[in-house]
Order: sequence, then C-alpha cells, then structure tokens
Amino acid sequence: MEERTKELLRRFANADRVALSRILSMVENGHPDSPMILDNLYPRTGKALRVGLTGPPGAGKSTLAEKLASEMRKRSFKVGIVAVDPTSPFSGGALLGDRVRMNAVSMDEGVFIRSMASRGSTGGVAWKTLEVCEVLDAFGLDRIMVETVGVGQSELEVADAAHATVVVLVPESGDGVQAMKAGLMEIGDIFVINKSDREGAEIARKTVESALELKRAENGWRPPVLCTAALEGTGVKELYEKIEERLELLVSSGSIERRRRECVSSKISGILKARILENEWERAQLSKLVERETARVLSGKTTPYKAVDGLLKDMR
Ligand SMILES: Nc1nc2c(ncn2[C@@H]2O[C@H](COP(=O)(O)OP(=O)(O)OP(=O)(O)O)[C@@H](O)[C@H]2O)c(=O)[nH]1
Ligand SMILES: [Mg+2]
Repeated sequence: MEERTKELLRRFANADRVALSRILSMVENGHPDSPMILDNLYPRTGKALRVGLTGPPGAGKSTLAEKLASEMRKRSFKVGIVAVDPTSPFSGGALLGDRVRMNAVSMDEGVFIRSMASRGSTGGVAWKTLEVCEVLDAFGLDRIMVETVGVGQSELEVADAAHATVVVLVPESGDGVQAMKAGLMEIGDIFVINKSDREGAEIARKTVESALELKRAENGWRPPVLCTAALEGTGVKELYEKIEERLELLVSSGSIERRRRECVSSKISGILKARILENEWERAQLSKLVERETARVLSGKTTPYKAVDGLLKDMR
C-alpha cells in the first residue's frame, strides 16, 4: 500500500471528509490500493442501512433525497446520498461547486453527497455502488440513499441490494404502466407519486395502487403508495416515516440477517471471480481449459454443462 493511502486511511478514521472523498475516488476508479482500502475498512461496516430511490429520469429523486436527508438529520442520523449516473445535477450544488445554489443539506457536515458517473466503467455499476456504500458505511453514516434511474438491469441490481426501495413516479399518465414494464413494481417497497402539485396525482396513485393489488404481501408488508411534492416538501415526513417503518420491520422480522448473509456470500464470490480473472497465470490456464473443452463440445464428446462440471471436479 502506498504511504499516501495509509495517511488517507488515518485521516478517514478521524472523520476527515476530504479523505473520504479521495478514498471514494480511488475505489471508484479501481486504484491498485483499492482492495486493500476496502479490506482495511471492512471491520467498520455493518451499521448503515441503504435506501434505494429509483424511478424515471427527472422524477424528483434527488430533490426527495435532499428533503429526506433533512428528516433523517432531525433524528441525528448521519446521511449519505449516492446518485448513480444522474441525468440532472443535484440542486445541492455540491457536485458542481455551485455555491450560489447550495442549500442547507449540502452545507451540513452530517450529510455527504456523492455522484457516480459509472457508465462504461469496468466491474459493473452495482458492484461499484456497493463498494462506495461500504466506504460510506465505514465512515459512520447511518443511512445511505442510493439514487438510480430505474431502467436498466444494473440499476435494478442496485435497488435489489438496498434495505428498502422507494420507487418514485410522477402524475403524468402512463408512468405507472412504464414502471410495471421496467420491473419497478417488483422491487418497490414504497411507491411515491412525486410532483403531486401537478394535476392527476391522485389518479396516478390509484392506478399504481390497483396494479399493486396483485402483488402478495411479504412479511405482512403491503407496499404503500404515497403522494409527495418534493419541491415544497409536502408529504416528505410521511414518506420518511414509512421508510423507517419498513426498515424496522426488516430488523424485527430477522430478514436483515438473511440479507447480510446473502450480501457477504455474493461479496466473496464476486471478489473471488475478480481475483481469478485478474491473475494472468490463472486466466491463461482458464482460457486453455475453456479452449480444450470447446473442442470437446464441438466434436460432440460433451456439453458445456458437463464440461464445467468436469472442470470443477478436477479443481477439487
Ligand atoms: N413541480 C414539481 N417539480 C419538482 C418536484 N420535485 C422535483 N421537481 C423538479 O423536477 C426536476 C428534476 O428533479 P430532480 O430531483 O433532479 O429529479 P431526479 O429524479 O433526481 O432526476 P435525475 O437524477 O436526472 O434522473 C427539477 O427541476 C426539480 O426542481 C415537485 O414535487 N414538483
Ligand atoms: Mg437526480
């Protein structure tokens, strides 16, 4: 590990926000010290609860996140907001250094806002986002909101890793239908019709609600559909209370333990896979074996499934 990295970790341990920013950049960019950083920080993780905010572009996810952060601060929670590939900048301005528009939340030491431009990055958006969340968790944050545009598979994966997922929609007709198509109905624990200062919010709310009727209640939880107007703050407190209610249920039902086990096990296999692929010698061996088995499959001696079974048996 570079001397500079060690110094950063020392400062990180002393709650230095600049060190946190630097470390996040290193992790995001896959700096060579990144695995050691994550390893070093791991023992300090496990406290933060992640709340996913997902929905179509411009639905008001960032605006809601900022307002929710204020509610969380009232409970003295330390808060992180991670925006994955946002199409519009945070109004907080922390990302752009736009000090004129900087609001209360981004001036608050207890709130940390981070934007991730992960399109085209290697290693997968979901994986990188989880690493970023791990660092924020180790920094001592209590709640981390992860904002994603709910369209692609990787975004759905990000939402899947959250402890509670809020799907943010807008009143415009058809949004609910789009959400169903994009698989958002399955992942949402709470649904929000934001921009309810506009016309049609109540109709949209009912549409989503009736679409959800087909969904079975899990652990006694029926996803509620709320209306918010994030800009003026209407309904935000109610939304926040629902989120905490959902998180409490996760803890009291023991689901959180199961979730943790799943996370650790997928973490181990993810690291293992990455290590095997990054080790040149092993990769060369692997591709030789793959080549050998390809020939056997093509000549009708085996199938791809049996070939992998055989390879794994040989490894043991
Ligand atoms: N009328 C109205 N406008 C809102 C409301 N909430 C947010 N907006 C506006 O909608 C626009 C998009 O808001 P954002 O919070 O950036 O939306 P987003 O979902 O984070 O957008 P992306 O991250 O780019 O997908 C901004 O101009 C907000 O001011 C609301 O409740 N009512
Ligand atoms: Mg946004």
